[in-house]
Amino acid sequence: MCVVDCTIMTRRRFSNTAFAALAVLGIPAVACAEPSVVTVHASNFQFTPSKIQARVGEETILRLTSDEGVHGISSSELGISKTLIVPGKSVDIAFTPATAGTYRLHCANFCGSGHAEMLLTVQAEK
Ligand SMILES: [Cu+2]
Repeated sequence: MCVVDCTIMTRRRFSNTAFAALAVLGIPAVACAEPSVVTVHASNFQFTPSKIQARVGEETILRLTSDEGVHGISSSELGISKTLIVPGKSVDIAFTPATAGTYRLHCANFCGSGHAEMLLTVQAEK
């Protein structure tokens, strides 16, 4: 039985008191396998939001769209192969951080003068 949606935002809003109440009742608070879905917009020359959070050992789906320009994303550390982000299309990329840490994902497709500073930070926590 899954009582709590697996999104990080929901988990944060769920109080410790509520978790304790579920534990007393013998109901696992987080037992679902639904991945978190995080929508990130690419534009010239930033990702919005520029920083996201993920859980170690839990799948996160990055839902990427471009508001302007053709951008890209990749991360060998997170197992994300180079993927283009094109205006008018949405692309989902699943990843599961194996270890806690801060991962910096630079735009993987040259997009213009601000390309070098175009960064998405993934903070992976246990
Ligand atoms: Cu770029």
